Amino acid sequence: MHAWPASEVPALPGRGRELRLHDTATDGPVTLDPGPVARIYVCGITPYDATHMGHAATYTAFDLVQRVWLDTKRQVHYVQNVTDVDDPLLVRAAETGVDWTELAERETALFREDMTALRLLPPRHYIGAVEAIPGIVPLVERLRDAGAAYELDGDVYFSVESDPDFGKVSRLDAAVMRRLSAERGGDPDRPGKKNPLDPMLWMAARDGEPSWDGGSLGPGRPGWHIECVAIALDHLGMGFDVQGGGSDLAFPHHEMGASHAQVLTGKFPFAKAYVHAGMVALHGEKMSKSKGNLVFVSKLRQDGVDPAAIRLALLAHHYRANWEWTDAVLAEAVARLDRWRAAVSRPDGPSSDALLEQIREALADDLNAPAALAAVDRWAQLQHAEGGTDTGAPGLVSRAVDALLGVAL
Ligand code: 5CA
Ligand code: ZN
Repeated sequence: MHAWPASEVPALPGRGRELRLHDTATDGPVTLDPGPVARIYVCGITPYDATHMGHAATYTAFDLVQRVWLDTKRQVHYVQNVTDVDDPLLVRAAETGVDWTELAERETALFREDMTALRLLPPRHYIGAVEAIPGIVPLVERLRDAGAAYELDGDVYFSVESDPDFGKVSRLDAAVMRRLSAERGGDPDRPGKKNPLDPMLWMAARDGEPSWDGGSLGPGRPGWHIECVAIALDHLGMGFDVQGGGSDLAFPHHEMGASHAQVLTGKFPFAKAYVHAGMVALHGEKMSKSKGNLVFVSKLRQDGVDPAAIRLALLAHHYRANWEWTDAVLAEAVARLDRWRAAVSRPDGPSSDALLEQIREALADDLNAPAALAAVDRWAQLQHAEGGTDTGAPGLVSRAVDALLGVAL
């Protein structure tokens, strides 16, 4: 699949700091130590009801990761998927009488437009589940042949007990795992499973549903976790730097993905850090497709909201916080954008040397975007109150805000 166009990232003087991120698996900070090419996999959308503010917030967090790494003069090898075949997508297509491929294509196109408008840097590889199927089938066959997967009425399940490190990503107890499995696409109550938590790797063809050639597995379609594993192993390999997504993906998705990959390769870990963004809510509840309490990026854009203001509204919250989208959040961001634009539109201003380092330090410290915004606020306030004589300052502030925060002033 094609991704979307990259906005230009202005060059900055000096070099950014090494990124520290909170890792779910150790529940603590890790200083990432990527080589010259940093490797990150961020789980992509299931293409319906895209792009809501929850999606936008999560992808903006990982966009900051990419920007911090670029500022350390590294290349970034960023991979993202599109879950363009899965139960919820097929259900939505059937409910609305739309062909599922059309639904997926339309929503993926809208997502690309929103990502471009929000200046999120594109992944280097943007891969759909459907196009990944030829790579998924042999992985499932290998797991089965190694005794790590078993058949149940034609479907193939992964045996979580085959991975001695199962549980290390999310560190949850069995009861919580079982509840989350039922809530998030698993089928813990299906009779005949070896362990209720075992996730499906390959679903045998169902009447009226799309299916693909599965070699010795028979016709069917892939399970959710193996999709991301196949794409990540193909394009990044084991031991990549960051596996990212919203906190609702820690279990089962990232736990199961890590186990699939660790059993397949005999290596540990799948990813060096598992990084999860908090959940954005609306009217007191997590914004979710199933509840329908959604605010769409595209709707705000149609209403004439500047995408830079949407981006500032997202950045005003720490990525790990759970927070609530409100009109006031957007209004504050619009006002901030106006203040910043007025401040950089003058021919001179207060020195910005300290500001660049403050933004760098804030972002390197577990992506503390609110602290970075506060630093820019202070400079803008000084500019408005006293002004200054540094003719290079407004330009440098613009470039720093663009390169590191992705906001074009
Ligand atoms: N296709 C899978 C991942 S392989 C999937 O979870 N798709 S999704 O469309 O449901 O979600 C896409 C991303 O948005 C995930 O990282 C998810 O955690 C995140 N997300 C969904 N809802 C919210 C929310 N309310 N707040 C923050 N992030 C969210
Ligand atoms: Zn995923």
